[in-house]
Amino acid sequence: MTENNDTICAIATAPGVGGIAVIRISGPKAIEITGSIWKGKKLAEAATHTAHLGNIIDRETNEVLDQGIATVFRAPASFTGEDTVELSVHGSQWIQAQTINLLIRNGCRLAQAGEFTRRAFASGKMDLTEAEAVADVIAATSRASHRVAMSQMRGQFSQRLSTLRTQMLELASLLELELDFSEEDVEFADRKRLLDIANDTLSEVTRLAESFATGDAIRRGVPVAIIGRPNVGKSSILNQLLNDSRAIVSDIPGTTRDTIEDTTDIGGTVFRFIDTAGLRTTSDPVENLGIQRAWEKIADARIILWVITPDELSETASFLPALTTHKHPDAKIIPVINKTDLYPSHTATGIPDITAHPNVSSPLGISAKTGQGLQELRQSLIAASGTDTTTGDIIITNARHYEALTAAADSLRRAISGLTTTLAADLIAQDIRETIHHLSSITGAITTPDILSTIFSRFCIGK
Ligand SMILES: Nc1nc2c(ncn2[C@@H]2O[C@H](COP(=O)(O)OP(=O)(O)OP(=O)(O)O)[C@@H](O)[C@H]2O)c(=O)[nH]1
Ligand SMILES: [Mg+2]
Repeated sequence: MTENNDTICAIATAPGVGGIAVIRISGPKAIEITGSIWKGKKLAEAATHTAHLGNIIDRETNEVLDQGIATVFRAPASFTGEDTVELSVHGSQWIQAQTINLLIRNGCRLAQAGEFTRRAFASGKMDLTEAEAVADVIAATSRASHRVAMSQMRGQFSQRLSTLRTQMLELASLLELELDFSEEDVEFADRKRLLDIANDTLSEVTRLAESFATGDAIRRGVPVAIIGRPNVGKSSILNQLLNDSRAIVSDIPGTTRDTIEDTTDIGGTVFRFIDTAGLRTTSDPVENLGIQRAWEKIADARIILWVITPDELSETASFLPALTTHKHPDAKIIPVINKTDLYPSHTATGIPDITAHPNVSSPLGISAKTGQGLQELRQSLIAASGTDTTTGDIIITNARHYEALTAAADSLRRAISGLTTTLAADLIAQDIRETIHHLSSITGAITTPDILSTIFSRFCIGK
């Protein structure tokens, strides 16, 4: 916890010139210090959540710097939980800088990055996950990343964690009871019930941990590798999807050597497209490096656009085994048959043995030249992205949460295997305590929960 005896200030709006800039002041002397550079209604007498028109003045020179609005929030009813003033001034950089100077001269300290939110956490306004989500909300660049961050900021993840933690505390208290009375003739909670609770919790913890793959894709862009033989039109498809002449296109096979990456928003999800060197056997060492890199990108991608031309359909089935062994097991393959404009009689069906494979969708005929089929391709990408944020399922996006959940799942698995064997209750209790510790570390709650008091609150000892 930080020492919050000092009062901090910072410009809260984006750097640069704007119509209006907001300067935030928070801490025990926020109202007093702002009052000392303010001419208008006495801020010391202002009620909480009220806004006042006035002038910012330098009392040493009596010069009026600007006319602005001061909004007063009194502790604890503010974002930080402390007394806070938000000064709206005209957005000139001179005014912003001078206002900050005046505040510092009168006793404020310049806030560190994230310090307002850190204070909100310290004063119990929010837990760690909610505080972290504030940053994610600000950083969100797509509907999907915004939605996930908002859900976390509004405490949905915290609530779920708190439920899981309560289940674990119940488990721990049942086990402790077994320990405390092991010398006496008392009826133990049967281990079947303990196992049920543990398994329920484990499946939820595992689901949350697994959602990180999706959450990370949402935050950084769903990686899509565009792959195939040379000259099939991979770079042309990249350019179409980006609406930009990002990659060089030519009729010389082997044009793309290095990988080319760029992101774009499709239907509220950010995709990160990776154009790669055409896959073929070649003696050119530079091209070979590019091909090696293409295989690496295949391994990292969540979606693989496998570009084929109608004249090479018969060869495709033989390539599939190599592709499926290199890709991530969950990655989806969309076979894209390009240059259909050159083969008007062609139909996208007719590739044998492809869709029988798991995670391979049915082939899509397109023309990167005419744009035909591009809209369907975008729809397929959205469907394959697995980033549906409308289901209300909690999706985690934070690596710290992922690590803690994974650690919680590990210790819980140990507890479960202990419960299924005849392991002593105190050893199992240790694994449960570890699980609770990892879950609590996510929200930043006190990590040494008082298990005994939980026992007494749930069971009457005299009964
Ligand atoms: N007719 C037609 N030509 C296309 C289509 N898509 C691409 N081309 C042409 O095919 C040639 C190769 O296109 P690229 O996009 O460079 O192909 P690539 O797969 O990136 O090739 P490499 O980088 O060499 O592996 C170019 O001349 C394109 O103009 C299409 O849908 N129809
Ligand atoms: Mg290319």
